[in-house]
Amino acid sequence: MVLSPADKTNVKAVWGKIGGHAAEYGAEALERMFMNFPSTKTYFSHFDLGHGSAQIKGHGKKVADALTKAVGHMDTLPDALSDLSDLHAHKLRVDPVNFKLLGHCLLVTLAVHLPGDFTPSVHASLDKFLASVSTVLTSKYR
Ligand code: HEG
Repeated sequence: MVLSPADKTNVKAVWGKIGGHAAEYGAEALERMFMNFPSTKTYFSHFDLGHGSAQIKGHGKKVADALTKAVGHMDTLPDALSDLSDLHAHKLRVDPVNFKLLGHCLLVTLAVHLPGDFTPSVHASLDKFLASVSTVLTSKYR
């Protein structure tokens, strides 16, 4: 999955529009994932998954901050996300299919909050970006 210069421009532009809402949108995407794909809750059995829980908000911020870092390192994702890859592949052993589910919920969340910016072209670039991040976070399974 290679991000074109246009993809990178699109991702940086729309991520820049999120401003101070990154943690909020991260938490919303997680809640959408848990509600639409309940099997994903199994990875969070130690979490309070009640609506708006402090743990969902805290984790939403961590996910959003990691994505913000990834946006800043689109040409060196494997290095930038190496620690996270070790965590998800070795320690957590998150089944790769779940990354598609969270990625989908992240796209829906951004589409809802940034309808004017979420053009078909930006949608496609964000999908490729999230697929690239997911590939890195699941790349050490082999
Ligand atoms: Mg993961 C921890 C980012 C998908 C389950 N995830 C984390 C952490 C970050 C992160 C930054 C905290 C690491 C730390 O505390 O040092 N996760 C992240 C991204 C994406 C992703 C950027 C994909 C875009 N994670 C993901 C998916 C699942 C999952 C799909 C399972 C459905 N992550 C997971 C769990 C933890 C993390 C169970 C540990 C939570 C905890 O115990 O604190």
